[in-house]
Amino acid sequence: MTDFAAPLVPTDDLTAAAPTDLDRMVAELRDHERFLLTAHEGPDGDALGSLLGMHRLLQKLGKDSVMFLAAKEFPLPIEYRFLPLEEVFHEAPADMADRVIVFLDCGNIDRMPVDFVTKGANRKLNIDHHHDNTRFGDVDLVVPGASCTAEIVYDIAHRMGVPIDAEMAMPLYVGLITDTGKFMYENTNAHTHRVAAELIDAGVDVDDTYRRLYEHVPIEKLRLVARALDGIGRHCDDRLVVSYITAEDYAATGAGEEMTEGVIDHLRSIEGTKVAAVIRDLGNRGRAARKVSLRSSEGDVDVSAIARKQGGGGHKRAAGFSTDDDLPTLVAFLSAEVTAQLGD
Ligand SMILES: [Mn+2]
Repeated sequence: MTDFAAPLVPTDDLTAAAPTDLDRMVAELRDHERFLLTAHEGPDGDALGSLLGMHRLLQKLGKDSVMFLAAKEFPLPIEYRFLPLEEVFHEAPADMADRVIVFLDCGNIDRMPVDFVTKGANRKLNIDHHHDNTRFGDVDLVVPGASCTAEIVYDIAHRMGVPIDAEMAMPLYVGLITDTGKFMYENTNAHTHRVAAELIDAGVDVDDTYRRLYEHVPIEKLRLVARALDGIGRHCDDRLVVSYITAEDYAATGAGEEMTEGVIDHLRSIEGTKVAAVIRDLGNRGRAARKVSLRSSEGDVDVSAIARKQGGGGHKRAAGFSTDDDLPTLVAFLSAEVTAQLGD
């Protein structure tokens, strides 16, 4: 077992989270009794995993914890439907005024655009690993060196001396594998693997979790991937690869918009690619006409800087934004940004 007094992040990342941030967060969790936990809209494996993991942690501390996600998020993408989220609230609990809000995996407060959560007078705790986190909380624990928010939740549990059981380990493990691309992205480090090892010791069924996440793929999703790959455009001397998935593509394949996840990994794997972009029509589900997902494949382009110019954000190698711009406008914008960062 890890020494609880050991640094909670790898030694070279100590500057990213001064121990006082962690101590203050631990004190907040100890000193309050009622919490409402939430994560970013369009929740991914880390958002859901850290939400569930923190919920379980607070329950084990004897706290009153409720989880909140907007009703529009359901049904979740197929790969996440096995997660035990039956207790999630879709509206404010009656005693909302008494609750401390814990934001998980939210780089900024607009990532959770629900008024009762963001606009109330409630105390706000912000636990996240996005390097561009706006530190919107009353107390912030932002650890850019952590592979995922679930890893930070694990570190909090260890600091608080709460033993991790299988019920808590599984969702945290989901956060770990999804945010690290199955331990392949550059955010993966030795600490990530140590956390994974301890979660497996605590009862995670590795093979079962992997199959639930990655091997229940509906045929409609593969048909959508096929169309997306067929429509690839390469720009900027092939350094920028773009695929545009239209409302018609979803209709023709029977795929839901939530089945788009993963397409971008095919684009970024193409030799010579520096930036991969998947543009997709949002239909009625989004606040804008389209969503643009960006990946930097070799790390020499900071895609979060590109996303921020459009009101979005993310990580240096994985970011996104929403827009009403059309395809030609977006290709021109992305080409200019890639050229600006890499030169001609
Ligand atoms: Mn994350």
